[in-house]
Amino acid sequence: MIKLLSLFTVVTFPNGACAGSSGDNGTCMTARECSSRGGSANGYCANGFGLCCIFMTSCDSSTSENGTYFVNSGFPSPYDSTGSCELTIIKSHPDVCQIRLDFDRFTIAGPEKMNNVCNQDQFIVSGGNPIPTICGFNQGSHMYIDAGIGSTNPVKLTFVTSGNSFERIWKVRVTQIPCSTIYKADEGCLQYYTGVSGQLKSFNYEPITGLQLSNQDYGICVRMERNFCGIQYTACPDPVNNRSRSFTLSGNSNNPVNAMIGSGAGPNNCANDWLLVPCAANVGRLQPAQALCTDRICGGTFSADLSMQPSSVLSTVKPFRLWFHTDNVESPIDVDNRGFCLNYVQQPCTNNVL
Ligand SMILES: [Ca+2]
Repeated sequence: MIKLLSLFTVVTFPNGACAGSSGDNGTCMTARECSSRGGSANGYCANGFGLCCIFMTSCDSSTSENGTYFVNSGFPSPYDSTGSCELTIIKSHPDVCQIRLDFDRFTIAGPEKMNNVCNQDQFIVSGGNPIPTICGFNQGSHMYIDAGIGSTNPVKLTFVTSGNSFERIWKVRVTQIPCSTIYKADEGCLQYYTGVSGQLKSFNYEPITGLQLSNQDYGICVRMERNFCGIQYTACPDPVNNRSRSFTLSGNSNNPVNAMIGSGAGPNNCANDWLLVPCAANVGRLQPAQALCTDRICGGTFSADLSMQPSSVLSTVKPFRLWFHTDNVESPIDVDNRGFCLNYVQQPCTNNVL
């Protein structure tokens, strides 16, 4: 029997994700395919048979490539001018129903200092579900956009820059998520975290000069990991301020402000700006000081009691989810609020946590 061997062996490999030599993430493909799709090759993948193809684009462009980076004009140099810079995202496949944005770099001008409204620089997402406009410093943060099912209007990302001279820089990674995947976010979650522990921050949170953004209204979700029944939140350490500003949602943060709770009217309620933690109770509380649990928390101290003393807060409502809401007013009552940074730890199912 004669065995015929092909003179040329055609190596095929899946177009999987790869890490480029620059540190950016790309898609593994042939050199020809990468250049025909408008990417740039950046290191090898598939045991050297493929090239890691990086897709990077800037203003007034469109992309249908999963994993595209959307950068400012002139990146990696900053951009200091006014204008409007837009990316149109076309689904790479009709099955795509979510888009995840990762803010690898995100510095644009912050909100005005009276009412913390993003009225100069703005980052706007349109074409999907309603997304709050954000501004300021958001490096390391993320968003999930609902892109709808099937062929829908494209989602657009727009950076508007206006006002004073400011060195803006952004690099937003755009990941397209098929509906059928297990890493899709739950519905209604602008932010979706996985893992037993992690850190949650409001947009433009930064302990030195960051200002809590007005006109926010969104859900923050933490995937319930197997065998975990509750979730505990604690304000992050604040390494720069004498009195921690890592949870400052209302009141004048230049003075110590107690925790405020609940939704009614009155000085210690959270009628305007609040973080909703479903049925929150302080960890280790000996006696219920107010109700057994509360839902809204605001003020300048993170606690589920009216207190000047910060506390870890436990919620066992499932799924694990927070809602953050701010109105469009700060001054004169609410001054220099930073928003929140919370560390979370999921709690195993025991007699106390069901
Ligand atoms: Ca407010």
